Amino acid sequence: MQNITVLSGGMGGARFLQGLLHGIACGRLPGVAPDASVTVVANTADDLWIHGLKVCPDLDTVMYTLGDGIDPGRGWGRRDETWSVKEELAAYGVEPTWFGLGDRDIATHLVRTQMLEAGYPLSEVTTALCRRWLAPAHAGRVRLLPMTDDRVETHVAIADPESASGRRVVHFQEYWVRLRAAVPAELLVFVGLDESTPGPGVIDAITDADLVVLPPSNPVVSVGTILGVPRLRDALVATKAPVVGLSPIVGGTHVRGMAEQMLTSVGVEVSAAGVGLHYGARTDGGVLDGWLVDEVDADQVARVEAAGLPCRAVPLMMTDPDATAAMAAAAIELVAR
Ligand code: FO1
Repeated sequence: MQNITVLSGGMGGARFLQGLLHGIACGRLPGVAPDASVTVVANTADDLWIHGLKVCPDLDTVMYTLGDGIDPGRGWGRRDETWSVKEELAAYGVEPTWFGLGDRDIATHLVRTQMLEAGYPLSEVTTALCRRWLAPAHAGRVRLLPMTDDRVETHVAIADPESASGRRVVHFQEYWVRLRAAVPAELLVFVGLDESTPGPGVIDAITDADLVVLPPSNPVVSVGTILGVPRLRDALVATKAPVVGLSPIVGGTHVRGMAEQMLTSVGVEVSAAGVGLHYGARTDGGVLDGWLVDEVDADQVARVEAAGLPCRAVPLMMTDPDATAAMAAAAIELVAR
């Protein structure tokens, strides 16, 4: 295998990619060439404009993680960050204060915003930013592509007894960061998704891949939005490459928390089998050729396989790059049979 494409959200996808690249570098992935290329198609529906800046959390989380610039504790933003701008904005009473941009991180958003305002599409801006972060660390073998250059935003309808409609709609980031996804998401609205077009290189990255991976990212607001870009799901269904996914749900909860509300709001059972069956088997109108669940969910394997989706139970906790590389190897073994 020479070309691997990963459809990624933020933290879960980035952590998986770290292990995948580690596995490639150490020759631990069966059938994968040591100089294999990895193309990341990243979710951009979490993006927001704030303080006049365009912020792309999932693109940046992947970029910083793979470029060794991420804050490992938070899993987002820059390591060794300082917060002077945030404090100064708060001192001026500038809202919102619930979404914090660090000083180092702001440089990324300034470059991105200036380039966008000069007329460059997000894909070209991302390539320019990645020259700093990905090129030195990965010798040009990792590409980061936004799922679309178009503006797409996930909005969430929540109950609001004080509004005439009984509901209020907030940006996904307000739901996730300010409200900590602690209230039911009554409705998810993917603004602009149906009218979006795949970013440059995205369809080819799926069509020409030797393997496509759905990492343990949020199946609704990360992988779900990527699959919602018109033509993208069709490309996945049609690709000759095997498509394998790894469950973000372990033991009935999301490994990195808070995804349950999102699954419930779109009527998907919060379980490893529920998410696998939500993606579905390619032989049955879905997108997957294989699904990995954690060992603690081994009792769900038979149910997934009964739906025609090959499934195995292996350790799925991404505790370090070795453990994550072993997950990637198991995923490849499952679909390379
Ligand atoms: N997450 C937080 O919990 N609080 C923040 O203030 C915050 C700021 C932030 C700034 C830039 C960025 O790229 C990400 C940031 N995140 C923050 C993380 C984040 O937005 C979410 O975890 C994801 O969008 C969900 O995948």
